[in-house]
Amino acid sequence: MQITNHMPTSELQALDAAHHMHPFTTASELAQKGARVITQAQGCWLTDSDGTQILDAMAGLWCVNIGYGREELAEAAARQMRELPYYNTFFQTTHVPAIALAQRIAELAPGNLNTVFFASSGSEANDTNLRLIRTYWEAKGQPDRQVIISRWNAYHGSSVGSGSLGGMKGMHAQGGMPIPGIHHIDQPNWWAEGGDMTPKDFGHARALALEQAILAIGPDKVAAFIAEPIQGAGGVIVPPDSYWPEIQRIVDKYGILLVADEVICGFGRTGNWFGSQTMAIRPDIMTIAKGLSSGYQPIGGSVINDEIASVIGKVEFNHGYTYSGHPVACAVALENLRILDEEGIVEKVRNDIGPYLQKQFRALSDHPLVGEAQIVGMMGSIALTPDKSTRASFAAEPGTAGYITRERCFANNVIMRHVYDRMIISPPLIISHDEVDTLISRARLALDEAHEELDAKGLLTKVS
Ligand code: PXG
Repeated sequence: MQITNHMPTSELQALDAAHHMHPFTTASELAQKGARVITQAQGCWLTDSDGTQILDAMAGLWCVNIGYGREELAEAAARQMRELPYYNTFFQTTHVPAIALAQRIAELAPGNLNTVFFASSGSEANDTNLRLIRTYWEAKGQPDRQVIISRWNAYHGSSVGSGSLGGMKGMHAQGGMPIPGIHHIDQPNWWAEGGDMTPKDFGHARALALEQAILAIGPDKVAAFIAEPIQGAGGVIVPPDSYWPEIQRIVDKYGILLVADEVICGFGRTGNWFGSQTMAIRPDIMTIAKGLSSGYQPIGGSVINDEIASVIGKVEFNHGYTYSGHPVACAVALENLRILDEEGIVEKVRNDIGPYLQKQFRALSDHPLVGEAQIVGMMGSIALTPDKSTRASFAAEPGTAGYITRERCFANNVIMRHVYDRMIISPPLIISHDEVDTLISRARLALDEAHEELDAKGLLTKVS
């Protein structure tokens, strides 16, 4: 049976429900509703199987930084497939795409982060980090340093290792996670957890939770702290300004490794090449994926500093993936980095389209349903609330208002994601001023409609 874009939507949906299991989805519910079938994309716009044009304010899944439809990347893939479609990087072999991409990443990465271990996703890269960190301390003669500290509501991937590093309780509840040796501390989410504290005091307190955890576990047992410079999947939570300087002081004081998970923040999203630069931190390891290839090919990696590379370099690191440094993925990523660089996309996020989007996005905070609108570079979130002054929750299951608002966004042909009752944007970095205006006006319309629906359902009552 040949399945094509020209088949009726209902037939495609039925086949999808019959044979395709989706991530993070209740299959029986989706089967009743039918999945939205995306057939094409160009720039910031998706087309579905009914021919509807949808503005993608999520850049796919936070990854299509240069936008859809760039011929140069298709050409780079085709060229590489003709020349060398695959070869591995095990057994003392290498190839030009892996060499060139590793060299380019080392050039772009801050400080002395000069060595890359490739993977095909952020999850795989964080699994690499787990083993790499523990192997590093062993090789350094400190085998007791095994514990990795992370944060609740962090997202570091979906494999057993990376899902354990992450702090998503719903994930931990399935499949025997977290694995031992991972300790979670509270997140710097002032809106939800700050109570009566000022953001500054709260940021400071949540950073001190790291020091308290290190002292409780024993400083000689802690190997590393891992965090996203700005939590993405957890709801685009921008930490108070007081948070990161204090975290940097603490990791320095106890000599533990700092791992910045740059899977979302990297490659221009925050107005610099890396979120670590925006947050002024000095990671020892960075996790990269997504924007590295703008999602055109699955590729990720761990970027490590000279000291770790030198220590690990003295032992055989028994780790690797068939597709570590896949030549086609590397060639496509290199072309993506060339475009980001030569078209000045990162500078534009910092100086032009970023500030424009920020201004329009923050203006949404005058909407009756919006408590705060936080945005750094081109990743932003709004907190939905029935009462801004008290930061109250809705009289409903957490996520109900977010889901209703997300559905209204869909109906107005703009894709925004919801995390519980926060609405998220992370558009392609090449979005135009006019498209930002469209995004904001559709978001406002969706908020109006959601407000009306919540009111009609009696859900605007508050719970402090
Ligand atoms: N680290 C971070 C910070 C991420 O955001 C990963 C690691 C894992 O990457 P892979 O390539 O293995 O998926 C991610 C992925 C969402 C959503 O719903 C976010 C991600 C993945 C899927 C869904 O926001 N981030």
